[in-house]
Amino acid sequence: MKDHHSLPDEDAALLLCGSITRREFVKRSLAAGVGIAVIADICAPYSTAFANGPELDLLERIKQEGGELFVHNWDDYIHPDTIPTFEREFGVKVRYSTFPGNEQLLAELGSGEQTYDVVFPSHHYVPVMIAQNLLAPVNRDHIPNLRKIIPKFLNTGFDPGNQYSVPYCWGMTALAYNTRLVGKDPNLGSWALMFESGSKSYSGKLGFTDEREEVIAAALIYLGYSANTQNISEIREAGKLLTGLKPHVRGFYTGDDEKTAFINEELAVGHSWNGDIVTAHWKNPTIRWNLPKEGGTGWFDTMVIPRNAPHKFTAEAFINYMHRPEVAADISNVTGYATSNGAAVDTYVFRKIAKNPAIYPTEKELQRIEFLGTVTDSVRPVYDEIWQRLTGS
Ligand code: SPD
Repeated sequence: MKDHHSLPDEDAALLLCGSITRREFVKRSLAAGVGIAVIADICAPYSTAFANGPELDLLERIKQEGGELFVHNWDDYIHPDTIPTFEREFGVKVRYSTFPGNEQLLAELGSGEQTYDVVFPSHHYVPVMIAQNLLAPVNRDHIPNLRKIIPKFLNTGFDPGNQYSVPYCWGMTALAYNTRLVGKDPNLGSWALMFESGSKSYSGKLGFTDEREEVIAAALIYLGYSANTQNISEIREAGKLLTGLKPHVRGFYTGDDEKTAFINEELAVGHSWNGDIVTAHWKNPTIRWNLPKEGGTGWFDTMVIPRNAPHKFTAEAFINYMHRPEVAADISNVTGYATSNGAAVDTYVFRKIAKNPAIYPTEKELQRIEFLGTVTDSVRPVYDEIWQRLTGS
């Protein structure tokens, strides 16, 4: 990794995070030859952020909020240093826990039994959470690093102006396989590896994620339909294909269980998230991830603050910290997922990671990716019926 500690940008981050005073920042910037206009631009969000109490700096405000933060994330989705560094720098005790999937997260937030300050739903669950009044609006003035995020992930139709969600990492769902077990299968490079060879050659060694819309999308894409089709007969056809395959499926896996099953060589072919398989490959090189010729789905996970979060200000400081380019890059470097932080990709993401198309697909590959939409009310009953047949839940 590059040494980033002397970059003016780092000083800006320290200022914006309240770790140095504005006076100290101006002094350092002038010494580094940074122009007054640039300094004023960087100071602007700081002034806005603290317009109501400039005498109260960020660390003090965090302390007043209790010096704690409840973070609830997916498995294997952070760098081991991310939380300890935040705790040290901001004087916060983080209670960190994980959830296995979007549906489980939605149910947890809905039940209100646990309180969390920052959780990480996928983009297509954010509108559901907004509609159910489960989220608190974020104060964007407290998250100046938003401007480091790649514009295409911001200001989306489901959350205009990013009132509730801040993009985190993004990824693709497609095919995984064990090279030793599939050998030279002629269906390599196609979803036919799952939907044609699956029942014949890999019975009992097929795995899927536990995500209803993702699983149905895979079958739709193989059949040549849109992953987001609203056509009920296309969705039923996908359902039929999946229920036919079900006797050969070893499991619908939550969290990082599918990755573990691949590493242990229990699975030959899987429907899988790219990053989990990239990191499985680092542990067991026989495991590969592939974007088939028919394509796959795309998604990005987000950071949101539940409505009943007890430490909202600290949560915003944390979200801003997560988008320091060096922090975002560390996460991408170890998780095998792409960061939505463009500044991180341009600077601190290792070149071998940024150039790995299983993590950062090329423009051409991106054309084969269809980003998932939220399941609409008109097709939800069919999705539920198929899912019930597949998993009994
Ligand atoms: N191990 C981290 C996995 C994160 C996966 N998010 C996937 C959402 C797909 N809809």
